[in-house]
Amino acid sequence: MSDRTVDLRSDTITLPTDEMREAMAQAAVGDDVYGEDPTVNQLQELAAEKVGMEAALYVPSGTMGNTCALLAHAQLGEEVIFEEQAHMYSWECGNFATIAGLAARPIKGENGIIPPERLEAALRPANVHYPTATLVCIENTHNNCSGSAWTPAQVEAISTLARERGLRLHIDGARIFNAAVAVGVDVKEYTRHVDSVMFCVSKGLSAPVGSLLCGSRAFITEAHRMRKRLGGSMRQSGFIAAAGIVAIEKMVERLAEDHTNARLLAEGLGAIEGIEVEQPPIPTNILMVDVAGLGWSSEQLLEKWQACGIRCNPRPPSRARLVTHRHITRQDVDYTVEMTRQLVEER
Ligand code: TLP
Repeated sequence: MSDRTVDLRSDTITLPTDEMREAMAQAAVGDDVYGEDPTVNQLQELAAEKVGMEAALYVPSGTMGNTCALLAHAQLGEEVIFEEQAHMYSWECGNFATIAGLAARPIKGENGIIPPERLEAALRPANVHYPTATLVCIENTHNNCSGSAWTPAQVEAISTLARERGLRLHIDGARIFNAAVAVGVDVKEYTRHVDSVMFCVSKGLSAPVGSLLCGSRAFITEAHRMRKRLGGSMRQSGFIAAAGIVAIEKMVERLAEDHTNARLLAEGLGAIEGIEVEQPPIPTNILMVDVAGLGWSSEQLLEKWQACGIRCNPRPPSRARLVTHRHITRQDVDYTVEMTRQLVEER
């Protein structure tokens, strides 16, 4: 058993920075249910400004932010369109159905990106048999498609069509700052095309807790009511919001390091015979490897890596997801590649 740990399971494991811990200790707080927590209010204003929207709501998780968005945008029985591997469709307990009471229409994307013609084809004319489609949700970056980033032009194309058809558009932007950094644009280049965006401060940005749902003032007023319905109102949440402020102000630029490490890891592992690394056109900090070529299952790969202290999440039958983040160094990348090479040679 190795005494070294390289934890590539997720960027959600990142710990708060010293500056975050200091900000949390010093945070001015109040009861946020009365709207009296100055630090939460400051975080919400900062988030709204950062994405160029009127208002924002601090929620405990990305899942709750997305669920509030569904509840605030759509009415019971309406249809929501997702990319077929989207987190909101396949990794959030079916909340679109069980909590929001919506019908889903999944569309096959290309690296998680929905081409406008596929959206067009999925939109059905009004008919008494069909639920009425009112909302499109896209994911940027796309978790299950190897952290694939959209370009602003791709978001604009979907937005133009959605608006022509009277549909609202939400971005699950859990990692939208990764996309903005990878493409080299201000995040507003994405958000100006949509009605709402949810982003997480708890992932690569290293804050311990929370996400921000952003949109128009009217939308956020409704989302706020929905957060209450879901039991997501917090009290002196300024303590955790304080870290979120540091995350937005100080932690965005450094995501580029995670992208470099992910690229080096992809190159290193991809050079080993029998390992396939799935690479989207605009990669970020997530990679999927497939070890079917070695005759290994996901579980076998995980077991072998575990013995070397390398951790990741399985994507059975033969894939695994690796995520780089602030606690993964260049040396960790080299170690992972070297250990994998040895494991393959010993096979
Ligand atoms: N993703 C987590 C796990 O759920 C898999 C991770 O480790 O990647 N949207 C996207 C695109 C996400 O990747 C996630 C979390 C969420 C929403 C939900 O965020 P949380 O976990 O805060 O509810």
